[in-house]
Amino acid sequence: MADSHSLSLVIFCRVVDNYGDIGICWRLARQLQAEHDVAVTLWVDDLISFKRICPAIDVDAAQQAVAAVCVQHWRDQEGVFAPHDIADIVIEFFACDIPPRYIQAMAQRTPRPVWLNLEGLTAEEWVEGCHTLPSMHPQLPLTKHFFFPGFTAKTGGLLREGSLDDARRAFQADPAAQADFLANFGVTATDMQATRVSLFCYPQAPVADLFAAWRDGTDPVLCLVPEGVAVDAVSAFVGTNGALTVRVLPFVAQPDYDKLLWACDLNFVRGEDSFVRAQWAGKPFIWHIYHQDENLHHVKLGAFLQRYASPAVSAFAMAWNGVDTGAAPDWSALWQALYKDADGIAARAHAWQREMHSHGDLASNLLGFACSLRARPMI
Ligand code: TRH
Repeated sequence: MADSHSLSLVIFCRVVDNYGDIGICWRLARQLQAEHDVAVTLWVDDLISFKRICPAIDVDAAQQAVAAVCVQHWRDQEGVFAPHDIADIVIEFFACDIPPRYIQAMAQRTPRPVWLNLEGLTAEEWVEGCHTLPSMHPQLPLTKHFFFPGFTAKTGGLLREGSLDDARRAFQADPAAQADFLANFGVTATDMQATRVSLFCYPQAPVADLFAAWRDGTDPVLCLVPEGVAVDAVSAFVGTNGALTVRVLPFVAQPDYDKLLWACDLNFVRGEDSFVRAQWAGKPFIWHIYHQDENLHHVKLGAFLQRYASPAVSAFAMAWNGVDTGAAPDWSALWQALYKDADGIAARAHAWQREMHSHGDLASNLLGFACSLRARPMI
């Protein structure tokens, strides 16, 4: 592990939309503090979104300490910063423009900080060529490096807390703990007999068709949907209809969202962070990818499915994401495949976890890279 003791680090996070931006930055911030003893400050421009995944947040506080992380409300691009305000390591998430005066103070600091741009996750091969590349500031004596999460040894890896696997295994081995957890959301003992599915997706997903297929099927399905997701389909199907029971859950804190994924037999996830958490859950999952112009996301989806998924899961996921395959998402084909090859699918999930673990975790890799840059003379 890198010698990170007594380092200071700042993360700048702009919430573009939804919860993934703050979800990733908050996870990274907590892990760097808790596992590496780094003094972390998280600047974030949207405390209301933050509060949904972390109820301890006070939305009115300009500055607050939560889980030993200093959270700063990033209200505007103004602000006066002196060199002594600048952290040893500065991370800008997803190329958000950090305040110009902060950058000026970075240039005046001795030694100059390590400056990283943490990028979005993709399984495409090109990231290996871009991971850790430097980019010199056009005017100031500063160099920013790009840091890419990813699925191979030539990338920064994936966010994963050190204690996650043990916690997940213990929870999954304890049906009573799962029942107690889900009972908090109104899930009954009868509900627990059904195939349990969590559903987190974007509005474009063909949820009503899937609900209709579950309703008309012979196998009972319990679908747990976070509040605000697939609102139209949920309001038409909430309660029990045929073989389907739909229950709406409040948005829960991040650690409880993990438990939800661990307690389900199949998870529908989206974006970036829930997508990674579903991989750590070790259960089958269907990914709804974040939409990009010109269907760029279909390329990213294909790159991931090629690395990970079985043909049946791939076919369903492509149709779920609106890739023009000439077919609608075929629940019964997916169900047959999951049911018939449950052992094979579980073995694949565990082999994938082992492969991903062999690349280390993103927080440790990022810190290791930052420390290696600190050891070099700065340009
Ligand atoms: O919310 P997302 O769609 O987020 C994003 C953003 O849109 C972002 O701009 C884009 O870059 C990215 O997707 C690809 O999906 P994601 O990434 O899964 O983030 C959701 C976060 O919310 C994740 O940290 C898990 C958390 N969460 C909870 O804490 N509780 C819950 O009940 C749920 C449903 C999610």
